[in-house]
Amino acid sequence: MSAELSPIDKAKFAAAKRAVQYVEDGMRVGLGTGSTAAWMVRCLGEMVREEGLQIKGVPTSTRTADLARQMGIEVVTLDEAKWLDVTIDGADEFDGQLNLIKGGGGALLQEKIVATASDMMVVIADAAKEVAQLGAFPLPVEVVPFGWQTTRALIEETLVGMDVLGRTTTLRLNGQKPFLTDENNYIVDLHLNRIGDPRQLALVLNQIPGVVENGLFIDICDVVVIGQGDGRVEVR
Ligand code: ABF
Repeated sequence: MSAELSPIDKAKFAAAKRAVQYVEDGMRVGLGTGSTAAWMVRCLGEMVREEGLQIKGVPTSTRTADLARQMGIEVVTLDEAKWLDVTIDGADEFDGQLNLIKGGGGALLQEKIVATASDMMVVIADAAKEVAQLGAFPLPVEVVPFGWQTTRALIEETLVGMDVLGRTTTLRLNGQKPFLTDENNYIVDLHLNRIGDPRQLALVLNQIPGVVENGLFIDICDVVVIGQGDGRVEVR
């Protein structure tokens, strides 16, 4: 299947193919969102259809739920599954401590809830996602629409005391309108360039009223499976 793929898709596919080896019969599996996670859902679907693998999948977005059903994976809610054996998801950036920025796809809230409710979180990524320090990728923060401009101003005020290089923020748009998450919230992207202390920033952001969740995943990821353009894979 990978012969006709571009190097980037080859890398994503290779990571996904390796990561599904963590999934065993009978497991409850968190299904991430994004193009890399979509490869993983397709690989799992193939195992379900062709090898008779029996799993229950908990998707992290409506997009992933639709794809999982199309692939023949049984989809259940997190409340039905209660706890998960493993979650496999993509990321926008990961550092040497396996801390992550996620939410470029807008599904960070469900992704963080699902990953936190899992015995193990496996991240799948192409090599370009690895960074020495998080922050080049804009940090997504999910906020409730009520009073969002005040929330945004409070976020900007809070950033003044933080060890970051940039402090501009933008409301994520879908055309002319605010982008809406699956929970009908907005996303404010923080253009920080470098985050000196991701743990502190994650804690401080979540204390601001109106902030629902931020895209920093600290101490949540257990393993990163890194795919290369030539199909090689490295596990960290
Ligand atoms: C999700 O999808 C995210 O949290 C991240 O924002 C994005 C990564 O997408 P892709 O795999 O398409 O680069 O995993």
